Amino acid sequence: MAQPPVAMTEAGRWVAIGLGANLGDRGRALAMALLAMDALPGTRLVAVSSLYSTAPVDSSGPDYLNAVAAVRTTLAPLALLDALQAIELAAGRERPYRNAPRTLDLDIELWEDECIRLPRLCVPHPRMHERAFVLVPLAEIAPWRVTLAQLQAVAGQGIRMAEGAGWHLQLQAPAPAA
Ligand code: A4P
Ligand code: MG
Repeated sequence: MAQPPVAMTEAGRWVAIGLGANLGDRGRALAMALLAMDALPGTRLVAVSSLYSTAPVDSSGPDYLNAVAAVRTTLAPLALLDALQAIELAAGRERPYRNAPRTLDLDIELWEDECIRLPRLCVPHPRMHERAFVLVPLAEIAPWRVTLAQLQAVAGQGIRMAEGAGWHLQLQAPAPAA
């Protein structure tokens, strides 16, 4: 497996977060979530993948927009999970049933090389290696964490790049005054 860049040795923990939405203004919800994550205490956004349009996996409803971001954070894992769930709630997230369509989903995919097994938090995310909507964007921002064999295993899943690098910057810009 390739090695991470030298910047990986900076202070704070490197954490990969999967973003997804298939209801509402999906792109804007993901872009605003990136701003909210960057504003968390002790946390800064260090990488954002392209934006992908993906067919629902193990679920139904409209297509998703997905991306993966990396943050550096000094928060503890459960504190970061709480903060991500608060961002989901602020975006109107409801949980009527398992894998229901959602306005915003923020999953912790990787916490450096650590394995976390807590009742509320399992990292690496237990299904990330089954999913192109995680592996393809993750391979863009952290290629040392994804193998060719893993990408080949999910090659049949419907995924296409919707917007390239910088997509979130356009969507975060304030709407022009009327
Ligand atoms: N939890 C445990 N580990 C984690 C983690 N690593 N990150 C717990 C985040 N949460 C974690 O999550 C349910 C509970 O999982 C949380 O309360 C937390 O304590 P949730 O966000 O309420 O529900 P969820 O996201 O539906 O659950 P889960 O199990 O993460 O769903 P999956 O397996 O990720 O599937 N298809 C496409 N194309 N794109 C998608 O984004 N997403 C799903 C969700 C299904 N199909 C999809 C997509
Ligand atoms: Mg989730």
